[in-house]
Amino acid sequence: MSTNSELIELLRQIVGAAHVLTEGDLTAWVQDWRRRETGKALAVVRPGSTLEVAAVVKACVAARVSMVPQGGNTGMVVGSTPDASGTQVVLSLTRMNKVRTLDAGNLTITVDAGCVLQNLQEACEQAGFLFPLSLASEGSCTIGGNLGTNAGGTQVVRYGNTRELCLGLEVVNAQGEIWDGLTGLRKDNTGYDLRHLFIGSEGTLGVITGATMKLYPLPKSQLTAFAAVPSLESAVQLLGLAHEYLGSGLTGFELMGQFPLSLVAKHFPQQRVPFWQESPWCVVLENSDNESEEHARACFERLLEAAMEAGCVSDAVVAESMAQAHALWHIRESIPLAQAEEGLNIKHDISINVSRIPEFVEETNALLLARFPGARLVVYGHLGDGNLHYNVQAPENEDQALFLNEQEAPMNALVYEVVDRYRGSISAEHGVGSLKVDSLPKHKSPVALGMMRAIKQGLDPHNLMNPGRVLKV
Ligand code: FAD
Ligand code: 2HG
Ligand code: ZN
Repeated sequence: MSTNSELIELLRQIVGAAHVLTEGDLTAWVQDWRRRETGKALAVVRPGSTLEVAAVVKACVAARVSMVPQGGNTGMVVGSTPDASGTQVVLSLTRMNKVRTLDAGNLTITVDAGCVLQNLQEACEQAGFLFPLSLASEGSCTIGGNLGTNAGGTQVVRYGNTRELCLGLEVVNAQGEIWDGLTGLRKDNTGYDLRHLFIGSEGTLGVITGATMKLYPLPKSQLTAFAAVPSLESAVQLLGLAHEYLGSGLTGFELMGQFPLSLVAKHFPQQRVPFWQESPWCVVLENSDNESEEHARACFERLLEAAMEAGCVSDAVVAESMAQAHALWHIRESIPLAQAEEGLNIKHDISINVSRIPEFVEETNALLLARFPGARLVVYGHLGDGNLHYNVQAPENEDQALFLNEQEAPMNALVYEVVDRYRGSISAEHGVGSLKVDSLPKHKSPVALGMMRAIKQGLDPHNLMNPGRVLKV
C-alpha cells in the first residue's frame, strides 16, 4: 500500500501533473453549490480519458483511498464534494467533454460523461435533433452527473427522467475495470440491466465515463403559455385538460406559488413576472407540435378557452416569439437563484401522486405553520410529474443560520411524515447525497435498504466509491 505522497505521484504520472490539484484555491471542487458544506480533498484529479479514469481508480483502490466522482458540482444534496477529512480524491470528469458519435438512423448520440448538458443539447440541435433533458443548471451540469443523479427537470412529463433517455453506459467499476455497455439497443433482455443500477447511484458504485442517449426529432413549433390559476385544485384540473387537448404535445407543466414568484420579482427586477400580485398560483405550460405553428396555436387556444370556461385559469399569456417564450421560462428557472439570494433555505424535493397534491399541500402547510410560525413557504415545481419543491425560507429578520441549525431536522421530520402517509418520495429528483443519508432509513423499507446494501457491498467491497453518500454501510 502506498503513502499519500506516493499515490499523488502516481496520479500525476497517470493524468499529467497539471491535472492533479493539491493546493491553491480548490473551492470550486470542495464546496457544494448551496454552500452547505466545504470539504477538503487529498487531491482533485482530472483524467482526460476512460483509460486514465480506470488507472486512477486502480491506484486509489490499491492505496485504499476513497473517491468522489464529480461533474459540474451543481448537485443539491452535498454528494459531489469531499468530506472534511482531507483523505478523499475528487475525480472530476470535466476534461472528458467530447461528443463521440451521433447515429442519425438509430436516433442516438454517444458522449463522454463530462460533456456539459447545454453543449450536448446544442450539438443535437445543430444536427437537427432534440435532446430533451432540460434543467436550469444545464450550462454547468454534465451528462455524467445527470445520470449519476437520474436528474429530472422540466420535460419529464413528456420524455421521462434521465434514466428514460439513456440506452447505454460505459463505466469504470470500483475495481478499475472498464465495462463497455455503450449500445444503442432499445431491446436487450440478457439478464440484469446494469445500466439502471448505475443510473441514480450518485457515484457510489462506479464512475460513468460515457453514455449513449436517445434523440428525438426537433418539434416544428414550440409554444409557451403562462397562466394564472386560482387554486392548486385548478392547477391539477388544468393539467388534466392539457393532457386531453395537447396529448403528447404537452412537454412542460410547471407550477409556481405566489411567494416564489415574489422572490423573482424582488431579486431580479429586470424580469417582468405576470400575474403574481393577483394570483396565488401560476403555471408555465409548453406545447411542442410536430405539425406547424398554426396547429400548435390552435390547440393551445382551444385548451385555454376550455380552461377559462371551466374556471381553472383566470388569466393567461401565450408567448408571441421565442424570446418571449425564453423570458417566461426564465422566470420559472430563476426561482432557485432567487431563493438563494433571499438567504439560507430548507429544501424538500418530494413527489406525490399528482391527484393528491392539493390535499397534501393544504395539510402540510397547516401542520408546518402551526409548529414554525413565520416560516415562509416556497412551493413550486414540476407539477406535470408530481414533483414539488416544497421549500422553506426562514422567517424574515430571523438569524437564518440559527433557524437552519435548529429547525431543519424537526421540519424535515414533519414534512416527510406527511409524505410517507401519502406514499410519496422524500427525494424525487435531486438524490440522497449526504444531506438525506440519515433520513433515508426512516422512509425506505428495510427490505429495500438491505438489497441496496448488498449491491453496494458486492460492487464496492472496500467502500471507496463516494462513501457515506446514499447509504451508510
Ligand atoms: P455533480 O453535482 O457533480 O454530482 C452529482 C452526483 O452525481 C454526485 O453524487 C456525484 O458523485 C455523482 N456523479 C457526478 N458525475 C458522475 C459520474 N461521471 N459518474 C458517476 N457519478 C457521478 N436537478 C434536477 O433533477 N432537476 C432540476 O430541475 C434541477 N434544477 C437545478 C437548478 C439549479 C439552478 C441547480 C444549481 C441545480 C439543479 N438541479 C436539478 C440539480 C443538479 O443540477 C442535478 O442533480 C445534476 O444532474 C447534477 O449534475 P452535475 O454534473 O453538476 O453533478
Ligand atoms: C428546480 O426545479 C430545481 O428548479 C431546484 O430542481 C429546486 O432549488 C430547488 O429546490
Ligand atoms: Zn426541480
